[in-house]
Amino acid sequence: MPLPQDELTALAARLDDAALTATAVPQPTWPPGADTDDAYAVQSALMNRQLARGERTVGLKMGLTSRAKMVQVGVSEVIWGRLTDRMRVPDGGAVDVSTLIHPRVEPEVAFLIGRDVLPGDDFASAVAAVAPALEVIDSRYADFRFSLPDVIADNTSAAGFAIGPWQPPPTALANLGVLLEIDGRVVQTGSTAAILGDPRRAFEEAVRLAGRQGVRLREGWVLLAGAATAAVPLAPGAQVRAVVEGLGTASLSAKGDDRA
Ligand code: 0L1
Ligand code: MG
Repeated sequence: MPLPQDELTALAARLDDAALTATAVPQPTWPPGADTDDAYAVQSALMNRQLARGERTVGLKMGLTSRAKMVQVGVSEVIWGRLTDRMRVPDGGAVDVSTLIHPRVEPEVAFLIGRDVLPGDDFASAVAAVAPALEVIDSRYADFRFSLPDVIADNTSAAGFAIGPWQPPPTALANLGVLLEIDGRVVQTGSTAAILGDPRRAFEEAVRLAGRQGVRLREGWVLLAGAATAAVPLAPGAQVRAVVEGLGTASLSAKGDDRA
């Protein structure tokens, strides 16, 4: 039985307020029978609140695409969320961490969608460009603890992203070295192979999973393919850089007071 509309909108409002006030909330209690469709319905209601405030959808993100991330958060399924223009940080720009609860940052690969995507469209025909990227995540739940439906409802912890220089998709994407640096020190190393074996699979999963909820990738949107390493805490003053072999770098800094 689908989640009753009043419970769905109440949970969306609670998560929205948590983000707006940078105050963590307890994990929800889902009624018996609630499933990921219910959780995506809450995510959609949460997004509608953000769009009603004037934000614009600029893309989608894939989450938990690597074993490292699944193990880090104790969840074992690929998930997706929505990106708005408010989350975009210019490459080299600053994120105000005082507006976030317990932010973390992770190195990613981003795709630029070249045309409206139909079911069955493949990576080569739909993706116009590829770039190194950083994602800032910030669970709205206390202690960064959640179940699968919890994190889907919370828009997969999406909070910010920075994208490095775009370039035409290279022929090989499946095993590029990835570094995450903080203040010039390497804090995580990985490979794009950690992203579903090949980040291009993240495109296929986005088409399949978002399509199940009636959402299609649009021309000009960004798709964050997922992280190649575990995420690390983002503290004020940090200078962060993702380096992806052959693709270059994306960077951001953290400003503001520490809320963690
Ligand atoms: O982008 C991600 O992989 C994050 C998905 C949600 C889980 C988390 O907050 O770590
Ligand atoms: Mg991510």
